[in-house]
Amino acid sequence: MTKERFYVTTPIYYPSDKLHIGHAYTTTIADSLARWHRFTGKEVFFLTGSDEHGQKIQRIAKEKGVSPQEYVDEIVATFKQLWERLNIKYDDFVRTTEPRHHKAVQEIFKKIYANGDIYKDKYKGWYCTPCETFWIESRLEDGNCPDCGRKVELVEEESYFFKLSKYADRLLKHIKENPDFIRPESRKREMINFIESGLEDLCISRTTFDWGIPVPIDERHVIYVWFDALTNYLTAVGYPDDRQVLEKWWPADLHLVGKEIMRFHTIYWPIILMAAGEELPKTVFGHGWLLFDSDKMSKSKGNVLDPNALIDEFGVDPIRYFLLREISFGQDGNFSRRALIERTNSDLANDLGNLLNRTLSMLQKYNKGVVPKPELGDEQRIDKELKLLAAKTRVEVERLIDRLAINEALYKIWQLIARANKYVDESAPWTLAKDESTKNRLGTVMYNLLEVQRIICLLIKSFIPETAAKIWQQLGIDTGLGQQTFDDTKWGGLKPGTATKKGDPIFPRIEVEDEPESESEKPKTEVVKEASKDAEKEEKTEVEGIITIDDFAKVKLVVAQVLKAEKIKGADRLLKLQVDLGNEQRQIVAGIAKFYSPEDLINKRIIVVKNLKPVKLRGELSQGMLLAASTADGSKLELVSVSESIPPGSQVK
Ligand code: ME8
Repeated sequence: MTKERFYVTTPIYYPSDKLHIGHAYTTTIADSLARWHRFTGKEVFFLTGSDEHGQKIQRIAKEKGVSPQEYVDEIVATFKQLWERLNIKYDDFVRTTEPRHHKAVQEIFKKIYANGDIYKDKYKGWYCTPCETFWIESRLEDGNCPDCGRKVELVEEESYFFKLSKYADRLLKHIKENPDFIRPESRKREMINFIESGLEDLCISRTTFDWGIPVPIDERHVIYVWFDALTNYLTAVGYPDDRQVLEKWWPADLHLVGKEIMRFHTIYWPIILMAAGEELPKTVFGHGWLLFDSDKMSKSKGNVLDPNALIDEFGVDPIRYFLLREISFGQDGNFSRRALIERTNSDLANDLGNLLNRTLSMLQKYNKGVVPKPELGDEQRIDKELKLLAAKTRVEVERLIDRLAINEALYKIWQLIARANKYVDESAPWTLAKDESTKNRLGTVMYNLLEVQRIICLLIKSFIPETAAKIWQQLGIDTGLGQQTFDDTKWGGLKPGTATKKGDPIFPRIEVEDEPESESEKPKTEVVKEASKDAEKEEKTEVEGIITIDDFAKVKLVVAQVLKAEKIKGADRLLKLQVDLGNEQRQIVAGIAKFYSPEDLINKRIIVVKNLKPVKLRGELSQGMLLAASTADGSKLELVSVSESIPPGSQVK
């Protein structure tokens, strides 16, 4: 039986500079998806690479006094080093300067030329070199590039043109008939608008510089860098000569790209493929941007974070976990050191790390570190709940990953981790250990705790592989983690008698002193020694009514977007809201019905207390509290809100 296949790509990045955390974001997602699909039994091809031609690269190399090839060789080596450090396991890395790629690009050019869809003419228009994009005058904004806002240059030269306009209707039809072709939905609308506003034929060659692939029929021209770059997705799967490999992998299942290059991937690329008689990729997903101080991180703005420095400081998995968990896939999200530290401490050190540590410590004490045999027929309510949740989680995670909702999938796994931690408290193994008559029950409890962590380890291994390997090692399971498949996430795989190997805590907590308000100050994290912390405590004098910054930091305030609002029957004062917190949805019940009607609230961005203990109000669960200001007599009330520029999930501090 042939295995199901999954071909996933990242953009090929420009070596105009070193990579930043934004590039790491796309690549970590692609890597996690590739790992997950391998785990679920598919044959996977994961491609990344570098986009090495173009006017910008040629200019930079000249400024540095080296040849373009020397320049790109040096930078591309740093790309590969970074991917190695981030545990990115790609199957191929395509460089556009490789002979195999030159051949693919020239062949596709020749094919389209032979079909009559490429013709020679004079180009007069505007060029944005940082974006390597042509613009007609009417698309410019205040005379600048509508994508990046920077200056454009007037270009006048003889060029080859590609008949984009001819294919506009066919492309629109394809988009409408294939609902998954462009995702998410919001970007699909933008792309349809762009096509409907009229496509100009695309200029696809340049004569004013030579760092590119020559036009095969006219060597005075080099092929336009985007035409060159997009073809990489075919180069790596055998185009043009190896039809067998090509048929095995093409069309790609998923092109993962940042939202700013959706136009190239969902308009130019499919039309190139149509003209060349090849199939179109199944899905192009345009994810949001990683923002820094609420601005897009980009090399030209100089506000980029170096992933190498972050890995040095925090380790690989906190970075991978943060990128995958914190940002709602598809939307923009903020990268903040404070949030990274909080996530690491709460989710990785406290929830996941502590669970393993406390379980293995107890096992050491009560059963010499050996996995006990569970008592059959001794099942209690909490055991059933734990098993049921484990079974539900594996199915939900699979469903969520298929929808590319990685952050939600991780949220589900962490709910299972939370359930397991609660199970420890509910079952109280330390009490069971005191009495000989509850020894069998103790065995069952310990088995369940270890087994759920075996399953958790398998569920997280595609996302934070280094951590999964450490957990697997401490659980002492002798079959390799790499051989495990999704099927092994069913309950009961752990063999009684296994000797666990308790080690150091997998995530020590990060203690920080005075993390500054502005992220751009970029401090170094300091590990505060226990002794100095104690001394600090003694020094503190409490003033009545005054709280410290630590007290305030306990209240987690975040921006939430109201998705739905409705009245509650029999409760005149209350409204029931469904809100989006960026990476999860919650229900909040609030006493604001006198001041707001439900329809006034839709899409409003409000502030909510995220870590308030849930309560039931009039039988409805309320998972948080919203902030509002009211007059002393209670006659007026207004919700505290922010504008649309602040995405849901942003912290208020
Ligand atoms: O566009 N947030 O290369 P590039 C999230 N060579 N993702 C980000 C990001 C941010 N702040 N900054 C960059 C190119 N990225 C072309 C691609 S493909 C045929 C040619 C990621 O080096 C995101 O995936 O400018 C974005 O699309 C890509 O890096 C741009 O990388």
